[in-house]
Amino acid sequence: MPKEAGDVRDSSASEFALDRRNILMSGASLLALSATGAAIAQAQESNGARPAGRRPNIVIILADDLGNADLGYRGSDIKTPNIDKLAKEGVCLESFYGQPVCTPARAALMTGRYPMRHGLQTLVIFPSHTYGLPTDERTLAQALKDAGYRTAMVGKWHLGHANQKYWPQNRGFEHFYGNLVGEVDYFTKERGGLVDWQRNGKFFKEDGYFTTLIGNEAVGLIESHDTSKPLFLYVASLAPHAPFQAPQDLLDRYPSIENKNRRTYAAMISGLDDQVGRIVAALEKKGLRDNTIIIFTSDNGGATSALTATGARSEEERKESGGVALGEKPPASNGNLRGGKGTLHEGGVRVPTIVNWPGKLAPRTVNGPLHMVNAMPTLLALAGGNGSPDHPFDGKDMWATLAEGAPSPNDDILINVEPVRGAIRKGNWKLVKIATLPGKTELFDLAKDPGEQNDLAGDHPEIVADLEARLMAYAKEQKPAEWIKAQPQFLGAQGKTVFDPDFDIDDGGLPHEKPVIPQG
Ligand SMILES: [Ca+2]
Repeated sequence: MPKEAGDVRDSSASEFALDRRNILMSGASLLALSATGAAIAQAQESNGARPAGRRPNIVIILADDLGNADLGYRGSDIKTPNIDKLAKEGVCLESFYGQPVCTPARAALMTGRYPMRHGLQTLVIFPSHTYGLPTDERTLAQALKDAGYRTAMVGKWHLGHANQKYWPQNRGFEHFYGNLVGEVDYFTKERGGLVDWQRNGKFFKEDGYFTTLIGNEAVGLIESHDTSKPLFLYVASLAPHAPFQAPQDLLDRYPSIENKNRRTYAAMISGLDDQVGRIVAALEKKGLRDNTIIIFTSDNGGATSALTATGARSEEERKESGGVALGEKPPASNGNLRGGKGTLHEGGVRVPTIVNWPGKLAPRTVNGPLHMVNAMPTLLALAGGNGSPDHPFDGKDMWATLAEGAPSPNDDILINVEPVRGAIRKGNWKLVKIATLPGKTELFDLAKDPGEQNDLAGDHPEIVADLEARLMAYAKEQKPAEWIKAQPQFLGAQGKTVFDPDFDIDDGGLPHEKPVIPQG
C-alpha cells in the first residue's frame, strides 16, 4: 500500500508550510518573510478544530449558470440523484454567493479575492478580448501544488485565453483538459469557427459530448492518481450553460417536458449529475472517498433573460445552435429568488452549494451568508498551503461554520462592486446600488424577504448609510474594469460599439465571436 498524502495534522500543517517557505525563501527579504508569517497566522486564526490525519483530496465541481431551484434536492422535477446524495450526506450552504457571471466567479474561486481586485468585476472575457486573470495573483492551484498536491483541471476555464500565460497549465494546474473561452458547442467544441478544446496545450478535434468527456477525463485522473500525493481536481462543467444541447439518451429521460429548451436544459443537468456519480464512484473504488472533500457549486444563478443566457450572436444563430431567441424565456428557474444571471439580486448571485466530506463534516444546513472567496482560505487551512503575502484574501476560513454550524466568519460580504453598480450584505441586510443615472438604492431584509420584493431603504436610513459606506470603501479599492477598458476594440461591422443605440445585433454576428487563441 503506497504511503498516502503526507501525514500532516492541522496543528502542524502551517509549521510545515512555514518550514518549507523558509527553505524555499532563504535569502528573501525579512519583510517578505514576516508577511508570509502574517498570512500563516491569519490562516491559523480560525475557530473550529480541523480533523487530524492526512490532508484531504479536494474535488471542486463547478456548474455553470445553474438555476437555484434546478436540482432534485431543491424540489425540482429535474433528476439529480448523485448531487442529492452529496447534499443529504453533506453540508448544504443556503446563502452562498457566487458572482453575477462566469469570469468574476471563477476569479473569486481561484484567488480567494474579490474580482474587483483583478479588474475582472464587470461581465466576462469575450473571445476577442486579450486580458485574463493577472498573473501576479496566486491561484488556489498554485498554492496546492506548492503544498505538495497533484493539481488537475477538466472543463471550462474562462480566466484568459489570448496569451498562454493565462492558461490553466501556467496558473498552477499540472494537467488541463477542456476549453478556454466562455462557451463552445457541446459536440464540436467550436466557437467562432475555431476548435477550443485541448489537452495540455495541444488543440484537437474530439467526438463526444462535453459533459461526458470531462467526466471521462476526471475518472481517468482519479484512477491513475499516484496516492503518495493528495489530489486537487477542479471539474468545471459547461453544463447547463447555453447552447442548450444534449445527446438523445439524456433527452429521452424527460419525455413529459414539452418546452424544448427546458427539456434540453434538464437533460444537461442530468448529464452533469451522471458525471458527479461517476467521479464519486471512482473515488470510492480508488479508496480515496473517505479522505476527499467535495465542493459542488455554480458560478452564478440561472439566466432569466435571453441576453445573458448565451453569448451574443445573430438571431438566426441563436435559434439554430441551442441558444435562446431574444424575448424568449430561458429555461432556468431560480425559484422564488429575484432576478437571474447578470443581476445583483439573489437569483443572479446566490448559488446552490454543497460541501461533503464523509465522517468529517456531519450533514447540516447553513443559512448564514458565505462567499466564493471563502473557498481558498478554507481549503488551504486544511491542506497546509498558503496564499500570497502581496495579495491578502478577502475570504475567510469557514471551516467552523461547515463543521460546527458556527456563525459566518464574514463581517460583511461584498456581493460585487463595479464602476456602475454594487451590492453588499451584512447579516440579513442587503444593499443594492445602481449608480448609472438616475441611480437607485435598495435595501432588503433577506430573513423576512428572500425574494427582495420590499425595498426598505426609506425605513432604515442608518442601515443604508452603514452599508453604503462599506460598499464605497470597497469601490475605492477596485481596479479599473478590464471589460470596460477593452470596449474601444469592440466595434461591430457597422463601426459602432455596443453602446450605440442603433447597434445591430443581427449584423452578421458580433466581432467578439472571433476568438483570439494562439494555437500552442
Ligand atoms: Ca456562468
